[in-house]
Amino acid sequence: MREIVIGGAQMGPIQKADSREAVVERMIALLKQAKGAGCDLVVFPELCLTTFFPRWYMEDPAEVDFWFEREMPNGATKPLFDAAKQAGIAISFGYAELTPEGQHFNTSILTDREGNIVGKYRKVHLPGHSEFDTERAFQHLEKRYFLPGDLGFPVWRNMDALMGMCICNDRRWPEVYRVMGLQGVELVMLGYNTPSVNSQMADEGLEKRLYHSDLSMTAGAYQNSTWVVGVAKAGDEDGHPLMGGSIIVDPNGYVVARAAGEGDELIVHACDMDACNFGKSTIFDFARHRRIEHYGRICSQ
Ligand code: CDT
Repeated sequence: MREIVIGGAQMGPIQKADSREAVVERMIALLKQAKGAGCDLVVFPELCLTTFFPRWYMEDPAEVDFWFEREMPNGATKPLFDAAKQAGIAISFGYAELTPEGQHFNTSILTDREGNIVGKYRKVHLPGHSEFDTERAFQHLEKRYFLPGDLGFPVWRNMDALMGMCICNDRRWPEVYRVMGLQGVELVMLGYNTPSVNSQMADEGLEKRLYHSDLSMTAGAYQNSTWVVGVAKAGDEDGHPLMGGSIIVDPNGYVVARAAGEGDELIVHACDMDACNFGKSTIFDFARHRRIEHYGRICSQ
């Protein structure tokens, strides 16, 4: 048995006016709760230090760069790293990354239990658009503010398990899980900011959006025999509602923990990494059963 007690730290809304320091205080409060619950690892949402700023159209590069972090950890986030190290809890969280070369990415990182960054992922599937779209009820400008990730979908051995990350819209793409599955992934961590309403289809209900989120993660878990932890930033950000629905999914595709609300909320499950073994050695033993001679189209179009 290789048990990791995992906390999914859903976060409620972050308003435009909220400071990084105030958000980090909330993250540390969730971390303390996680310590009390016996967590070894805590997963926080996508872009969790700020409001979901890609909903705002900006032309001034300085205004855009305000939302980005030039280094990690930095002054605002160091207390979080310190608290995690003191608690002996590994963490994963998302933020907007501005590299020394001036590149902008939607990024998440993974630490070990000593607060060292052991993995970095940059979001590959950027949804939305790059110019102001008058046809939408609200904007989703990720293609304007971020470059597509350039690191692929690596996995890292951390805490005696193979761990990988993806971010939000990535969770809807089967290739993401499979590329990590082919590396033996046992835990996929992801955060998301998913609007509760569809900007291009006003009558699409929240129920359908939550269903598609569940469907994507449960299928990815089952078809690759891996744990999946999906964590929302939720609630009303300056009049723009984001859905909750954070879940922990086991390697059979069952949801074993689910957030009830749209605020700061910790979900916890003791995840046995050895639970991945059966599926990986039987129905999803890729080496024995895949027929790659028929898959070429996936990579050629
Ligand atoms: N943050 C993020 O990737 N959100 C998307 C919304 C897509 S609508 C343009 C998601 O897939 O949840």
